Amino acid sequence: MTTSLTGTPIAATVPDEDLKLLLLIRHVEYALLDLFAEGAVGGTLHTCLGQEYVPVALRPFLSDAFVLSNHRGHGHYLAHYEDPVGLLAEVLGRRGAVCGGRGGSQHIYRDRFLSTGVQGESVPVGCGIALGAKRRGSPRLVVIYIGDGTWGEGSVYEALNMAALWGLPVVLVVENNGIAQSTRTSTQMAGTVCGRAAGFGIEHVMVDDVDVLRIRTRLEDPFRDVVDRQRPLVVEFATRRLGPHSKGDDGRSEVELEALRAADWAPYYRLAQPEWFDHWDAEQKRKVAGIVEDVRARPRVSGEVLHV
Ligand SMILES: Cc1ncc(C[n+]2csc(CCOP(=O)(O)OP(=O)(O)O)c2C)c(N)n1
Repeated sequence: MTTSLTGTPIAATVPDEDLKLLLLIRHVEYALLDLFAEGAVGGTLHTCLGQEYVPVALRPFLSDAFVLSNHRGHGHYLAHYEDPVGLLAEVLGRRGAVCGGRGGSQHIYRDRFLSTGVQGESVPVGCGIALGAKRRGSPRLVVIYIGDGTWGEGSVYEALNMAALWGLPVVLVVENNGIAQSTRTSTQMAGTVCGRAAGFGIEHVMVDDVDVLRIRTRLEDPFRDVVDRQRPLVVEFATRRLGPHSKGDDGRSEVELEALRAADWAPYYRLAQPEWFDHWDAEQKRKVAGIVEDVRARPRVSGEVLHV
């Protein structure tokens, strides 16, 4: 029922567009943490530092999909739309905000993309979208991102049951970073994600790799099967959360954080192509700094919605 992917980073030269996107997401997240620290952000904010490669790797599979994201969704949004201006404006509540500033960091709606700060909500909602599309005779892939901690929500199981029973083309992407806010997965989850998927007869793929090209090669057939055979799939990424849960709330020791940083994707990508990495790193940093300056200078939003 389960297959796994393990490997050492980084096998081949990563295309520029992937490297640029990875670094764009990372610099947007750094910028948002800085903006939060200086009090420029209302509400809360969760970065995907360490997990950027997940939506970048999945990007080619998602062009026609509905994407349901969660509280840690900046990278999911940026990989889907490459719209740092709309995202930063949304989080800062400035003109050009993708949802008119109503959604902030956690609740973004655009076309076929929807994020939520309510853990577990996206799984039944995503299954409903898949069922609706199927009944209308135009089945569509639905991809739902959740964290390991969200497997504590009962709605996940009700929805998985229906997804398997009704043959819904849904991929549940689990970003298993080993911790939910401050609770270790090992202290809150009995069994495994794989075992839980198996309980519903749902196939599970484990991805323990940060190489976007290898990940795509491994997931190509499983994603195609979801659509061709109209059945759900669980893809679990063994990943790392490098930043705090939301802002300054990280109880992990410096030693532990150091070990996590050592396994981060960025140093491996740099090792594979140091000059290009440094070039695009500096470029994306500069680009994001320019966007921050531009967005901050804009008037506060008055509720206009750009993309619905
Ligand atoms: C229904 C619900 N309960 C609690 C919360 C508060 N909360 C937000 S994120 C989070 C932890 C989520 O952990 P996980 O699913 O592992 O995702 P991660 O933050 O690690 O990406 C909690 C408890 C919430 N947003 N919604």
